[in-house]
Order: sequence, then structure tokens, then C-alpha cells
Amino acid sequence: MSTTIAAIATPQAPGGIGIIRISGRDALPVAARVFRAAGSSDLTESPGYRAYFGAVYSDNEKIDEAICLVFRAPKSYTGEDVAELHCHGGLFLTQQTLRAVLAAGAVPAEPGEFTKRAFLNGKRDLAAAESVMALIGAAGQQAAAAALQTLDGTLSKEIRACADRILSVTAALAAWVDYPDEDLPQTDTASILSVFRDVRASLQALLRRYDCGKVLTAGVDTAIVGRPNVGKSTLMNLLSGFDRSIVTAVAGTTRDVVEETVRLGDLLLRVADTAGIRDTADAIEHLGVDRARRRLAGASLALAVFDGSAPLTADDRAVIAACAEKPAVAVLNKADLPPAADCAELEAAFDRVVTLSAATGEGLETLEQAIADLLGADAFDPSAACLVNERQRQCCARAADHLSEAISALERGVTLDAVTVCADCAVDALLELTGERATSATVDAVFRNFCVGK
Ligand SMILES: Nc1nc2c(ncn2[C@@H]2O[C@H](COP(=O)(O)OP(=O)(O)O)[C@@H](O)[C@H]2O)c(=O)[nH]1
Ligand SMILES: [Mg+2]
Repeated sequence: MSTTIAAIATPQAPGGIGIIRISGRDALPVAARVFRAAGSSDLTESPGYRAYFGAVYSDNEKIDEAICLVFRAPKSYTGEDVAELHCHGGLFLTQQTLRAVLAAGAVPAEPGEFTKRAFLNGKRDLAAAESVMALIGAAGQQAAAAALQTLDGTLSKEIRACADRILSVTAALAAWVDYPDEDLPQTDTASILSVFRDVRASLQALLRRYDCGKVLTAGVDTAIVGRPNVGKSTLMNLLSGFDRSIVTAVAGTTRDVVEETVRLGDLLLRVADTAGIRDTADAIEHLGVDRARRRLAGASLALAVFDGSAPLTADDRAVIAACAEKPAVAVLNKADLPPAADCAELEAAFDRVVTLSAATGEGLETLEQAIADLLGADAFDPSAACLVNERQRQCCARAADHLSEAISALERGVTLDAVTVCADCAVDALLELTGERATSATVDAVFRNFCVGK
């Protein structure tokens, strides 16, 4: 980390302010070569935590007025000396300033290199560094709140506590491993088992919360299905807030899969409007129906639409059958018309039945609530510790698996060193999660996914 790195930290788009971040041993001398503070302030002498007004120069030519913020090691984002040039926003100006900074001796930062340095300098653990990324990508309030918790170290503390509990047990086990002829006392076996089961339960709770949190951050693959003319495309348009799909009274209008990402309450749905499922002789419509069925098969949530103003038909029953294995909400549409469909049949087949008018929008809130209930999103507690990405989930799942092995080995009376090996593997997986034992390849992989400037 002897180099001094620099990058544009703000989005590459016109804006009010553009920030060039510089970090490293020579951050201040580099900044001083391109930035002249008003008055006679010498940046390199700055005690830090100050803002200087001045101008940015490139080849002795003034190119912008700017503010320079100075932070001193170790009390900075990266743990190194940091200077931030706040220029006027604008693609050209920020690029020019970065170029001047690079000419003054900095090297371009790799993606995530600022946060990586923060990790390597002990400012953040790996899980917390990843939550920086999750915060940037957070699409909703709960997702952001959850990422912020991890940034605060809530997750790492919980993981560390799990690892410590396993370690306290393996220490006791180690003593017995040295005396293979003696059986472990029954009371010890029981207490070791209870520790393993307890820790495994905590890890499983984390995994469940992750699946639920993922619904909030990544969105849910949702398929709108139903026979022709029940109002699928009208519902699609209601959800997306504009005329995304073509709506006509002619059955079989929608033939391709039409997609849109929509926000419903705190949920993000990737909605696909599909062709009406029915037997058809029309070759093109038939292809559409095939696509609809495939999309339904891949979806995590089905919105099965029925025309509430008409009795259920054989095509409707084919839709009910197609949704049998899915989390699905039955949408009894056209509630603005006199009801004629058999509710009881739908209630028997679906966990949730929502009466709605896609044309007027009445009942949309009930649909929102039904989906949130079905996906368990309401149970999500953003203040609890939370895994923020797939890497963390895998580490956690691996630790839980190793604990299961340790538990069954103990139960079957397998030699104690086998139990110890499993328990050690569980600890390894947990410390890989927090980064305490992550290989440098893992660390590199984590930061490669970051944006430049972070
Ligand atoms: N009265 C009433 N008509 C609706 C409603 N939703 C859809 N329609 C009408 O039903 C017909 C078929 O709608 P469309 O969305 O194209 O159905 P799709 O074939 O399932 O996509 C159109 O004439 C819509 O105007 C509703 O909630 N109330
Ligand atoms: Mg349609």
C-alpha cells in the first residue's frame, strides 16, 4: 500500500459536485500539486479535518474552483491520509482534475480499492466492507437499513460470538482427544451438543433472514398468468404505473412476455405479463402460451388472474393446476362488475385470494399486503444482524453444515477427533465470513465487485 491512489468518487454524470478522492502516504503532497488553497495555507501541513477553498490547476492553468477536504491517517475512511477535491460537477471537469492528480503522482484506484485499504488497515471487517456495497445498491428503505446494520458490525459480532462458542467447546474436546481410551462423560456430551445445536439455530435464522432480505434487495421474479381476457395486461399496467402492455377486448392480444420492474410497498417485483394460458390452434399464440408456462415455472411468485364477473372456465382450472406448486396469489379481477365467479373454489386452491379491479385500481393495497404476507417480507427485521450477499450466505451455510456433521458424529459416538475436525471447519467458515481468515483470493474477489472510487 505504498502507492497513492485516486479516483472520481461521484457518478459519471453531470451533477452539482464532482469529488476526486486521493488516498495514500502522498495524498497531501499530490493534492497540493494540483490544488492551491486561498491565503497561504499549505495543505501538506494541514492537521486534517478541515476544508480549504482554492483552485485546481492543470499545467499551471486554473481549471476550476474547488474545496479540498483533508483527513489524516489513521482517522480517515481508508486509514491513510486522504484528500478530497470537491469540484464543480460535470464530466469534463472531474476528468480533467483526475488527470491532473494522476499527473501529480497518484495512480488510478482499482474498483473498491479505497474500501479494500480500509479493510487491510483494520478500519472495517470484510462483512462490513461488503455492506458498503450493499448500501450503495440498496433499492429500498429496509434493504438500506439492513446494510447499515452490517456496516455497524452487528453481523460480525454475531458471527464472532458463534465462532467463540464453538471454540470454547473444541478447547474442552481437545483435552479428551489426548485420552482416546476414555469416554467423554455423558454430561459433557450433552452440553457440547446443546452448544452446537444452539449455534446452528442462530446460523439457520441468519440464513432465513437472508432469503427474506434478498426479496427486498434483488426483487422477486413474478409471473402474471391467467386465461385470455381476464385482465392480466391491465394489472401489469396498474402495477407499472403506465401503459406497458397492450390492452384490448380481443382474446389473445399479449403473445410475448412483457417485463417491468415495479415497486410495490417495500417490495421489488420483476413482473412478467404473459400470454393467456389456453388451448389454441393459432401457431403464434401457441408459442406465447408455451412461453407463459415456462415463465411461470421459473418464477418465485405467481399472480393468477381470474375474471370475477364470469364463472370459472376449464381454462381457468388449467391455470389453477399450473400454479399448484408455486407461492401464488389469486387475483379475482373486475371487481367493479357484478360478481359471478366461484370464490370458494379459488380459496380452496390458493393461500391468498384478493378481489381487485385492475381497471380502477381498487384493491391494490390488499394485493400488496397479500404478497408481503406470502413472501414473509413483513417479518423482516432490518435491525437484526443480516447477511448481505451470496458469499456471506455460503460461508454461513457451510458453517451450519459442518455443525450438523459434528452433531451427528457426537450422537453416533464417532471418535472425538472427527467431531473436532468438523467443529474447526465450522469456525473456519465463520472466520472466512468476517474476513479474519479469508484468503487473499477471497478478499480480491470481494472488492472486484465494487465501483471505482469506493
Ligand atoms: N370492467 C373491467 N374491465 C377490465 C378490468 N381489467 C381488464 N378489463 C378489460 O378486460 C379486457 C381484457 O383485458 P386485458 O388486460 O387485455 O386482459 P389479458 O388478456 O388478460 O391481458 C379489456 O377490455 C380490459 O379493458 C377490470 O378490472 N374491470
Ligand atoms: Mg394481455
